[in-house]
Amino acid sequence: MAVNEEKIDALILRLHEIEAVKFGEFKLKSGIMSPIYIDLRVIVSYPDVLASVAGCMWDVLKANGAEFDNMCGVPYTALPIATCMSLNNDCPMLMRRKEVKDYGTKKAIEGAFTAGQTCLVVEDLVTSGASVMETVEPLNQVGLKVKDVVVLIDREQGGEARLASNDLRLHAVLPLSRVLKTLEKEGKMSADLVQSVKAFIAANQTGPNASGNEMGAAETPKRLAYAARAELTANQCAKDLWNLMETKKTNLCVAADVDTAAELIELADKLGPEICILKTHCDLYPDFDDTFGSKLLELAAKHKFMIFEDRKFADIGNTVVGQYGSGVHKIADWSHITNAHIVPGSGIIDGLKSVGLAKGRGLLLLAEMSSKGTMANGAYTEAAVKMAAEHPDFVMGFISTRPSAWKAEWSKGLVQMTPGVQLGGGGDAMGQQYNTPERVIGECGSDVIIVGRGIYRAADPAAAAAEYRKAGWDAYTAALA
Ligand code: 5BU
Repeated sequence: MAVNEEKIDALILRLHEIEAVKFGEFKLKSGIMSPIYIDLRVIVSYPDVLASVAGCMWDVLKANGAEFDNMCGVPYTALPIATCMSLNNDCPMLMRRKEVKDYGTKKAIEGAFTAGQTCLVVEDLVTSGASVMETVEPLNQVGLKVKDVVVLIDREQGGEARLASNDLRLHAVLPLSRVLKTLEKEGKMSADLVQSVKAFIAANQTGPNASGNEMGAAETPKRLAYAARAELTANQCAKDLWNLMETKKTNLCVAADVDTAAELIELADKLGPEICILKTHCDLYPDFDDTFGSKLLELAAKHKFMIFEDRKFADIGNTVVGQYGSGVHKIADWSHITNAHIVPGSGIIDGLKSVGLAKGRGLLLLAEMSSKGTMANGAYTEAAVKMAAEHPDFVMGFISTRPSAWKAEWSKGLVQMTPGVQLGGGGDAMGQQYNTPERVIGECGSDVIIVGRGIYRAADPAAAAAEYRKAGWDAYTAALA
């Protein structure tokens, strides 16, 4: 069945009439002026348009031979469209809960389905493809396969390529160039205006790592190089790390969760040339003693890496002062970086800062975690970001898993570090969830990959570290392109 061109032209004219597609001078959130603005939320108020949209989207799928068992709309604008397609064609629908990011404790996908079925994703507007991926992932997590994505308007800003790189076929009823063609032919746009929209689209292509925005183009600034990020932080430790990564050409942090301090020291010497950070859990080592810090610092200077004690402080400010500065481990004396949960409130940052700032240390806040069922998401993640902004001198960044889904202005000079990394993906028996270095740096927008068992359990840890280093660095350089 071919797509009916007249029907498509009529739909374009109606979309223009109801101002779902507007031309003029629009200031986007980023401050950039755009000659085009697309807002498809309005179509629910025009039943004829909604019906036509759903009909054309079905037609294009059938014309392209797409096959699927059920369908799921990307919340929210595409939900009524998916509902109409479902009703008209007797195709079961599923719903993704947008507010449930914690797939472990609540159902992220509602509806009846069986693992192994193929689900169609329905979206109203594609810019970079990032919002589509946010729906594809939870569908994949519950065992559904996604091969096809249908969209009403493709802004032609890089979304199709990004989806293709995830083995997804994009079926667009209206590539933006088609909208322009019809509106120009029908006298709704001048040739000059068409040219200026085309120029704007060409100048605002999204890379594979920019997060998409349903509301407008070019909301996400291009990914900055590590050296440029160094200029954007007020924390000395972050500045040092950015510059170290840039010059040493590595974004690999190894999580050295070995059994003894002696093994750790040996591993640090062996892997030192490959890494930017050595991450420790000093309470894992029964032979920890007062020489631990100085030995590690010596290796850090020799191989040029930083030390990150993954202590995950979680107490009130007054208590963490002692835990960080003195006690058995005297962490602040030898660890450049440490981290903290934000559950006690910002007093924990005040406490740690009172010890670490004068020593030039940096703090990471746990904004997200890699483990299944983590409670660190949504409003919690936002609270971490807010707290970081209140302490730019001491908070150097976050432990995060998907910073690309955060608002762009949240990152800048702050470092994003992501644990749960293995070349093969997968997970362990106790809730750890792995992503590949490509995905963590490229798609999820992180800056540093944290790899533990993937390296220290490998037959040849140094060779494995070299392999992870290459994968992480290649993903970073690809993201800059
Ligand atoms: P793995 O062997 O690559 O799974 O080790 C991951 C390391 O990162 C390990 O030291 C954890 O304690 C640490 N980690 C994590 O896995 N997930 C998190 O959210 C945080 C730390 Br925070």
